[in-house]
Amino acid sequence: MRGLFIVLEGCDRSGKSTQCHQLVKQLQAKGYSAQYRNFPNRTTQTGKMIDSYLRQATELDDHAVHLLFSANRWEAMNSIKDTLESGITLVVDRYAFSGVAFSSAKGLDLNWCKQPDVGLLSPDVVVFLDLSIDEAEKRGGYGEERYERRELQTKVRNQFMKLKDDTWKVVNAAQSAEQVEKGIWSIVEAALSTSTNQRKSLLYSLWKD
Ligand code: DGP
Repeated sequence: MRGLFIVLEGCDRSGKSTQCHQLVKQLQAKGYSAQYRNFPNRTTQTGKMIDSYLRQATELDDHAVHLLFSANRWEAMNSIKDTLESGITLVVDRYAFSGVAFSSAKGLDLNWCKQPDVGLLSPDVVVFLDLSIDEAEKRGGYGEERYERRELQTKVRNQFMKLKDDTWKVVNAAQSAEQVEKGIWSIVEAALSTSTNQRKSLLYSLWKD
């Protein structure tokens, strides 16, 4: 049986990376093969350009950087597909939803922002870690990177709310890390229990269905 494609989304400081790593550990402890992936992957050629942009070492047009983030996802698709088909579950830290939320928060048209990611592999589960901007700021404030500003983060959160559909599972990220972990696990456990024939085949159908 193929692995599950699980995406965790949320604003900066919502605890996504910590929870992704915890989830991978938990899956492995229960006997599942599981791996962590993250976007942007800053190690590839596109990722290096993105990293330099995020660290504010270089300037790029908003549209151009949006396409770079999308390319960073597209170039990972074959590897993601092969990994899932080999039976490994992937826990992915951000996906195209971040892409659209951040770029549209900067003022680009939301529909335009969706287009480069149309046809990416569709995740089985999208978990949104929901945290108010006030709570996010309490977590030690924002850092030095380009998007780490209250005003933009507020807009990003609003854009995420526009993208959210009935299939998303929302977890209150203001709870303790243990409670968040439990909330995520109950969602993942339900998805894991789908039998082989119920688990839909992998589809390059993001935003098409
Ligand atoms: P992270 O490595 O998860 O901290 O992400 C780096 C920053 O980049 C963070 O502020 C969120 C933003 N980001 C992530 N994915 C995308 C994307 O696809 N497009 C844009 N414009 N920003 C993104």
